[in-house]
Amino acid sequence: MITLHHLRIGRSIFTVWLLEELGAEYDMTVYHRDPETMRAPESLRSIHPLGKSPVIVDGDLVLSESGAITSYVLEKYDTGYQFRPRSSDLQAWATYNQWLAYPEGSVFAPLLLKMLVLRSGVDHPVISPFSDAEIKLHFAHITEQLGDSPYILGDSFSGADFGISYMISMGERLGLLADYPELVEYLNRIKARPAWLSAVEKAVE
Ligand SMILES: N[C@@H](CCC(=O)N[C@@H](CS)C(=O)NCC(=O)O)C(=O)O
Repeated sequence: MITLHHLRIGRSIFTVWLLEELGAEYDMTVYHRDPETMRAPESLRSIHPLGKSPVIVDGDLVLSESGAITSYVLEKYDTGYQFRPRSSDLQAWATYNQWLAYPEGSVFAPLLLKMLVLRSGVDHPVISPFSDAEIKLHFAHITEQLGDSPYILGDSFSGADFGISYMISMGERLGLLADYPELVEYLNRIKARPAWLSAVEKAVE
């Protein structure tokens, strides 16, 4: 059975939600951030050398990286391909993988920079304009991809929605969604899903 090592306040709640969407059986160990540094406790390093979350343990497998965890959990439990295209549909599969990699690969860095600048309390002459422009680029791109669709790949909810919605929720937390009503609607749609609600209840987010 999968054990999820869940650090509160962060992307790991999206892995709890993934497991809930799939109705998977899992155990969860909850970790709390240091209230001053907001870093993970040292104990997470005994699970994985990076000491970050999410991490799952499944038998001998110790797996980090939220995107890789999404792929693994879907491969294991989504045997009917409800949440992902089959690789036999190569184009749909490639597009799906692009949207799976995109949040952590491209969207997260400018959001992190913005978060650190906001935390510091003063704008930075180089970092602030860079992160603001990049966030605008990515949020506009996601908005355009959504169009009138409820989910990032169209009418059907998919594995690509986990990472994308984490980025939008980070935008919400940083107060960056005022100009993006479609992203607010998207996040509200995600947060109305029964599996999201049980994830929040179980993870005490
Ligand atoms: N790229 C990794 C990032 C993992 C990560 O940085 N997790 C954060 C929580 S959102 C963390 O554990 N931070 C605590 C720390 O670095 O001390 C992923 O997608 O899982």
